[in-house]
Amino acid sequence: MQRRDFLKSAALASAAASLAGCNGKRTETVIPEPELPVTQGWQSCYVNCGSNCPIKFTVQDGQITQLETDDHGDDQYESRQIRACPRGRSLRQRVYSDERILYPMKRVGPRGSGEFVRISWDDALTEIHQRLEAIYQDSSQGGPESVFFPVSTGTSGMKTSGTGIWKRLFHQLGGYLGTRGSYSTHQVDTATQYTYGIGSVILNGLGSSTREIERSDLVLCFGYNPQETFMSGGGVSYEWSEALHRSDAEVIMIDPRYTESAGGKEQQWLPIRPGTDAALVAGIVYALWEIGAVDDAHVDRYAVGWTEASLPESAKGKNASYKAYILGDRDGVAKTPEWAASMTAVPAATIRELAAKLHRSKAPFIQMGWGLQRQANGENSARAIYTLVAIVGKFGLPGTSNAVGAHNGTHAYITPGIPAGANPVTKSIPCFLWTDAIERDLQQEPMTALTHDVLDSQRPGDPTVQLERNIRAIIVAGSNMLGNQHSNINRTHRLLAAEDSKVDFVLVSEIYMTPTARFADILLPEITQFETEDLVCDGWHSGDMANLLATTAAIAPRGESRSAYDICADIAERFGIRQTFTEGRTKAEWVRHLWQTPQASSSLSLPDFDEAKAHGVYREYLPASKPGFADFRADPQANPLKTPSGKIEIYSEAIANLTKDWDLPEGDEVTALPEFRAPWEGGVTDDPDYPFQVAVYHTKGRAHSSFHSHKVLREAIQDALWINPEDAAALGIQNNDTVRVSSRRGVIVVPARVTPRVMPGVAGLGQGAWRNASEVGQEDMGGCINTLTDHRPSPLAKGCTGGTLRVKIERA
Ligand SMILES: Nc1nc2c(c(=O)[nH]1)N[C@H]1C(S)=C(S)[C@@H](COP(=O)(O)OP(=O)(O)OC[C@H]3O[C@@H](n4cnc5c(=O)[nH]c(N)nc54)[C@H](O)[C@@H]3O)O[C@H]1N2
Ligand SMILES: Nc1nc2c(c(=O)[nH]1)N[C@H]1C(S)=C(S)[C@@H](COP(=O)(O)OP(=O)(O)OC[C@H]3O[C@@H](n4cnc5c(=O)[nH]c(N)nc54)[C@H](O)[C@@H]3O)O[C@H]1N2
Ligand code: SF4
Ligand SMILES: [Mo]
Repeated sequence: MQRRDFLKSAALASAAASLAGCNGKRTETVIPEPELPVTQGWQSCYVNCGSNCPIKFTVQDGQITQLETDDHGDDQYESRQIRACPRGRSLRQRVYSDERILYPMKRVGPRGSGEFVRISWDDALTEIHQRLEAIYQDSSQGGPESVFFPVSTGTSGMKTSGTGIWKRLFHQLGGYLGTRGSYSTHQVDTATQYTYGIGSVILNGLGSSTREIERSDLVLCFGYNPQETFMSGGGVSYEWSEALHRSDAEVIMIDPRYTESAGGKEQQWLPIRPGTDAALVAGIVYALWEIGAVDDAHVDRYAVGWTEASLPESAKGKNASYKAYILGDRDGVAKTPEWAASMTAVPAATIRELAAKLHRSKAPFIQMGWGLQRQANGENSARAIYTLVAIVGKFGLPGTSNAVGAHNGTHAYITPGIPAGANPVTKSIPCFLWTDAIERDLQQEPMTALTHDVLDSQRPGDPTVQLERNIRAIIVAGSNMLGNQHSNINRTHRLLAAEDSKVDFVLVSEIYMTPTARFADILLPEITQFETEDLVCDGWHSGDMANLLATTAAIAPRGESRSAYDICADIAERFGIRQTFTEGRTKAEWVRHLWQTPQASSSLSLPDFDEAKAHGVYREYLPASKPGFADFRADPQANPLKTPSGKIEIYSEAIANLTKDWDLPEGDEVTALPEFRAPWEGGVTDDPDYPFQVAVYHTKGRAHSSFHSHKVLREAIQDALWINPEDAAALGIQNNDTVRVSSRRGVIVVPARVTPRVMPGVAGLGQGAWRNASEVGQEDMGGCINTLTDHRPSPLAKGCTGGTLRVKIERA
């Protein structure tokens, strides 16, 4: 088939699919064929993958015909080009997707049915104004606290577009219920706060650059997969593969799946049952102790709670040290490698070998990803890995990493955006708990500080803080949470679609007809980045390469789509605050204005704006000068950590105190030490009805649900359920068979990929596939992981547990 024919038929096939699924409003679009370049300019791939790669576009006759990427300079290691991955290079499929929403729409069918009619912008704005005003003015049950923004990561990197603009408007309208934490890292952030003293793993200045691997002799990774999760050509995946190439280090990957980051470069793949890393760490520490490899005095110098001597007064005399836990002094269970093997499925002999290697290693580079903490016991898994760092004791030396990750804040160009301003509402909930604020009748049964960690920033630490107002309006801009990304989507569907739903108004501003867009009462069409200008700097995971770019609009907005800025300015006008919102500037004027604003920590002197637009990418290589914890190691008194003790806190008195009064649901436990607790639906408890655990991962075919509508990517990276050949044989499943995967929450139907790249007893499934089910409980033919997951939060952070689930697998 010719390329032109292929693209046409792909577009036709997808148009047919979307007509069946949606409302039939869109027209079929054929992606234009590349021809001779006419105009070129610079754009960026804005998405929450951690990078923002430069994209060079070519336009002919008002159509984008070709996309390329960074082509500046000599492309040596320290001046490397930041090359977009296949997702960024396929962005024409975003602009010209037949899933694009091109007109404002109003719901006509039941909420979630996806039945809409086209309306005018004027009618849409009038209705939005009326609905919001009614809720804001209702002093008995409404008001700002009843307005909600779900976590929205789809516009990461945009400075004058996207979610931040919507938040600016809503801050000025009176605010909304706040959220804390993220779906990405809530448990590990919490672990980092209590163990290392800083409550974020991103850009926190604590970790080592990936480049330290060049000086390491042992790379030990717990669920770390940069080749897939940090794919930018200039960022961490590049640094990872270069560093492995330049280093002689032995590489050991601990992951239920054999990942791309292993990909033939590792010496050892240790498959582990999901949710059992804290047990593995305990077994390794026992084995270290067994061979006399733990220097108690050294560990106690830097850490609290390894031995009795370093425990805080409040914990003394109770066998509360980690050593006592390991030796079984309190619970009578020694955490021997044999015990750990029975929990993790990593053989005891392998655990002993691993301990011996850590002991011999001069510079162990210990690293963790975040899949292992997006689970029911994620806080303790992450805390346990930090504990291993402390007990091995070699942190801070050249070639080491303290497991925080390559997010150490060397990024220089933190370009400001249009200021979002502050939220006048001071109450907040952990971000994962929003559906509870719909389901419960909060006037009767409030969410409280002690049950749901509700906080009021004006009353810090006050245990009587509570949330008494249900969520009544949901504003979605840059998020697919309602229909896809939040756990237990069938439940959310039920809560939003019920005739008597407590939610009166759902406003969705989107580019595509996503599963979330289908839940809108009013649906607004936003432009893509190719239809506007903006500023770009490096993302939250771009490695040691900083960059800066001013982008240009490539084409005029498609259909009646508009920028978030222009939409919000018009809504502001209806509320009589246009001038406050715009400060008298158009979007383009803001871009120019922000360019003049001094860059946070840049050493680059900014060129003239118009010159910059023509030039394209500015880059600067800014490596970390030291490994993480180098100063702390050299002099822990002079350079203490920000924990209460100034040391690494294996035992956390703060956790012990904080949770003393908490009202935890049955089965939840919060421990002052990073003790192993099997997750509910864990690997250790057998469940004959749902025999498989699932290793959930972020696939290279998407960033979450973003890019799902790019048909080339769906073809290239099939959304299939990975299943081990042993398990497949037992179930009579062949490669590519269609399988029905069910949990206690729902059923998905997907193809099976029979592969030894996933361990027996565990299935592998990428997250982010678009749910395809128009009714609650219907089989989801799209294969969305959150049809299967549970909405129950983790015990301490109250974070997303989207990686804790058991399923049954059958041939469909
Ligand atoms: N291609 C791509 N890149 C992305 C994203 C994307 O969607 N696609 N999303 C971006 C965002 S927002 C985030 S937050 C990050 C996410 O980054 P991560 O959370 O680190 O990514 P995951 O793929 O969820 O998990 C990493 C690995 O952990 C393994 N794993 C799962 N459970 C366990 C366990 O219990 N123990 C161990 N040892 N391993 C386990 C998985 O098999 C996987 O290989 O990635 C970012 N980058
Ligand atoms: N079970 C399970 N669930 C998970 C995860 C998991 O590992 N397992 N991962 C979690 C993680 S780490 C994250 S970060 C979240 C991510 O979840 P989300 O934050 O919902 O991210 P996306 O799915 O990428 O959805 C972003 C949306 O923004 C839209 N968008 C893009 N550009 C624009 C724009 O300019 N304007 C507007 N208005 N919209 C735009 C896109 O079309 C897309 O629909 O998912 C979480 N959910
Ligand atoms: S690495 Fe991320 S930012 Fe870069 S092109 Fe790929 S998806 Fe886009
Ligand atoms: Mo994330």
